[in-house]
Amino acid sequence: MKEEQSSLLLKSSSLFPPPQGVKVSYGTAGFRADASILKSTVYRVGILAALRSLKTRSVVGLMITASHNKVTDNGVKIVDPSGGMLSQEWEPFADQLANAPTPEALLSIIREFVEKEKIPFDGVQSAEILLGRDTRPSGESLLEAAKQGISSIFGAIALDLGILTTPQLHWMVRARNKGITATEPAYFEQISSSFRCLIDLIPNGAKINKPDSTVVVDGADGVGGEKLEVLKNMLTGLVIEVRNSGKGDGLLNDGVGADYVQKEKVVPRGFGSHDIGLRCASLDGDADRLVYFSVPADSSSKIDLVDGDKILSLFALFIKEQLNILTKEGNEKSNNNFEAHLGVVQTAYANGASTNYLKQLGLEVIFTPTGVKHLHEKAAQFDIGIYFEANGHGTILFSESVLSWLEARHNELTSVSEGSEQQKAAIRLLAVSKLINQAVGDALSCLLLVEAILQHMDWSIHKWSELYQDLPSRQLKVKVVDRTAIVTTNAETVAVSPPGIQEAIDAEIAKYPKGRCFIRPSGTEDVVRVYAEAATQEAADNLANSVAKLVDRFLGFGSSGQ
Ligand code: 16G
Ligand code: MG
Repeated sequence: MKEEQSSLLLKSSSLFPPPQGVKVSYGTAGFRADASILKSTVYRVGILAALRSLKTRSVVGLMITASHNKVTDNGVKIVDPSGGMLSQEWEPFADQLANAPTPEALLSIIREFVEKEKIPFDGVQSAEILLGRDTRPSGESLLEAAKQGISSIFGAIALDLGILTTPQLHWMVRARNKGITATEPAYFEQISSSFRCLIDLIPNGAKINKPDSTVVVDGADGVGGEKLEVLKNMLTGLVIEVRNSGKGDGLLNDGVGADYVQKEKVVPRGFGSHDIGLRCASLDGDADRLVYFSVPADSSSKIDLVDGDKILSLFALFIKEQLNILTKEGNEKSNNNFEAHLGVVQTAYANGASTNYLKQLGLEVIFTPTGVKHLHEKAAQFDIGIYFEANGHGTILFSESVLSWLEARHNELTSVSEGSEQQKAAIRLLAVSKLINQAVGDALSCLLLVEAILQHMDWSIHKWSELYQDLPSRQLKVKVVDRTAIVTTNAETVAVSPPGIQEAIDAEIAKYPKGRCFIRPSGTEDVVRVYAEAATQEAADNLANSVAKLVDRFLGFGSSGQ
């Protein structure tokens, strides 16, 4: 490393001293903390992003958001050149960088890493980082810190893209590295035109005037609501009413948003008995999660939740149907036979009823630990991989080979049977691949796909919700002395440590028909999470409570003296 570079780093980092006595960690979704202590971390993630860009010789992204956390929190994460999450191999380096106590320590960590990773660090190679932030008031000054970090590396340039949803930034990084126009208008154009294509191919024509063509969306008073206000004007065949768009007095994520709705199972602020029977949806604070809900007739605050598992089921049903049309009828005439491997990926939080339903459809279902990076990686192994967390984060990944096959099938069908059902199926699948975000779960594009499929099937939200009946479930959190004492395996369904705890959990589960329960340390909060499912709500509650007590007995403060 050149002398000028070292002194620039020393000088610039001395302006961003780390907070005393705080250890931060690059968790499932980057660094997150109270915004007041994050400047130094974000500055250092700016450096990290520049190094990542140098190493991969590609454009990377840096997003400032704390998703569904309260408005006073903020966070930062890196988008890899593929548009996905930062490579897990770099996470320990991110931690070291963020926790270096002095400018000198920081410099020596960077030096060592640059050498180990053979990062071209000569000032000749250039680095480019796309920056985005959500609507949090702290975002602007944190973005400045990121820019300072980036410009402390010679040859690195930051491109500030302003306020974006997290999935928009992921989409733009991916597009930029593929040589596609990476702007917000290009993003809106792609998703609105592929939506229009799906609507144009609806079997009996679009049914615009049906009351059901309106969806009411809770924007969590965040960036998603703001962007949806723009997107909705570009759509035909769908009316979107946005509430909690961030323009009023409402506070981001305060009694609103997908996380609140999914966990509490109650209406968000601004919704109530006047919405009985309507199709409603909720985005989270950075618009990478989506859940649907309706207000049942006898209620003003309780909801009928249509969660990520049901969105997954709807998508799987539609994709499977279109693939069947494309491959079964008249296939013998085609030179383009290809058995597209369709699979779905869930976590242990997926309601057991959804897994049964998907298996009954004949689909291969696999499980991974919680966190988008795990699901995404597995889904990418299928020709068409659909992944969703119950909390509403998910997408559909299309492999390059399935896309080439679809293109070829489409061309072939256009010349021999223009207007046929098979040709339409090929067009629909290609439209889905353009509508749905290939980089990460995206509430805006998922919303449009759900709406297109519901219109295609001519289904109400109630019909959709009745695909299967969720098993009653309960989630609890338990404060313990050290949550890292819990080590899990089998996609988090079995606790291998502390010794004996799994046997005790199994003994509880055995008491309940259809009982299922697991524990895991949270990746975003200092708690242990308990999930239980059983045949009745009372049984699920009891199972969760007794396992929470077990967690406390094995790891709680009562036993800390042992
Ligand atoms: C983060 C993850 C989400 C996961 C959640 C679990 C990303 C982008 N987000 O929000 O996938 O479900 O953490 O939180 O990976 P927990 O570990 O606190 O239960
Ligand atoms: Mg989010």
